[in-house]
Amino acid sequence: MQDETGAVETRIMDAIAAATDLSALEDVRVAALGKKGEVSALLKTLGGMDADDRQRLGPVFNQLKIRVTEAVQSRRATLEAEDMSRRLASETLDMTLPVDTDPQFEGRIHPVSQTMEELSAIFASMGFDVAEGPDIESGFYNFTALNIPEAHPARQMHDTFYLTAEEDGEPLLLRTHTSPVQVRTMQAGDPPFRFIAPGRTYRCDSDQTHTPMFHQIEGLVVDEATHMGHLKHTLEAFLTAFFEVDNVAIRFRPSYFPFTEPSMEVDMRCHRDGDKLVVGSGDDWMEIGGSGMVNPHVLTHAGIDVEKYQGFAFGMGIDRLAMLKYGMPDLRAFFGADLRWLKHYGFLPIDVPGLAGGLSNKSLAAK
Ligand code: 2U9
Repeated sequence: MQDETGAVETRIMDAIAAATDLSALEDVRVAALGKKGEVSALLKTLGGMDADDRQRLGPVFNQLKIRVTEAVQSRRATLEAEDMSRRLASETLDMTLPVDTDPQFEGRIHPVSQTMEELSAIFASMGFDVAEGPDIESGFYNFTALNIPEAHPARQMHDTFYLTAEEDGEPLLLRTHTSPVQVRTMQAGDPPFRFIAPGRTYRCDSDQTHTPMFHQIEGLVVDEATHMGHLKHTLEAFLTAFFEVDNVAIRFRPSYFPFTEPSMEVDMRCHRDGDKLVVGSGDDWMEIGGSGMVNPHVLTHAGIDVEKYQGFAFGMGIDRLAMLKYGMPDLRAFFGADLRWLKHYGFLPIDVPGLAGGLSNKSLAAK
């Protein structure tokens, strides 16, 4: 019986050594150690033996089982290592190769950011600085300094978000326009002034054409002989450059703002070609913002000598400018954080707006 066992062992060990892949090795293991395997069958015969034979052959069969199990494990380790070497040799990855998709064509600049960059480039070319200020303001800078006293109806008109935090016993608020930036900038320096104040503004208002957070650009020029002719030329030059047309005609309509006197709405000549808005020609007018000569009360609040200086100011909605220029119909989509929308309307990061390279780099934007 021991000779027979030796022959079984030799055959199984040869089969293990001859297995050239893991699946062939598994077949050999099942044929030897599986439920119906040869070694298992030998172990089962122990039950029918007398006590002496069982005592003699039990250890022989169990040792056989242990050696076969170890041989299978060792062969499996060898085959797995060979398999890994083969894969390492064939599946090479060259980390120095350029990636498939160029990352500079993946991300997008939001149209509002792009528009803000365009506005800054245009006004910088006209000698304007860019001023910034805090989003959280006091009632003084947002209203009082702008000739909007307490109980003035304009305070209600602005649908202000008030905070629970206070300063000098008055609630702080989210600025309803960027005008406080002008007051702060004038207080911090000396005239003449020529700057724009673009940024986020907040009003408690939400429908198809209003979002609680929106973007404004305001401009201010204060000098000794600043007049409405300068204002009109500045707006015409800005709109011509922004809409990338040969010229733009504007008209003023009388209006009222507490911070300017006189105050005017600004309309721009345009017409529609199907769905498309054509700026600069045609029989239609479109409102594009507001403007006026700075109210002397406002200059006084900012510490300016009104006997010597006067100024003009204007304001426009940046989101609306972006919608008109880039044909985006729905304002709420601007703030929906939908990547498909951003992929469609967004700009490539290399399209840095500049007057020399073509403001909105239309050829690249089409990519
Ligand atoms: C100072 C003095 C004057 C800023 C101005 C407007 C006219 C205006 C808004 C209308 C709705 C922009 O499109 S909108 O969001 N603004 O019409 N803004 S004059 O006048 C100032 C600002 C600051 C110290």
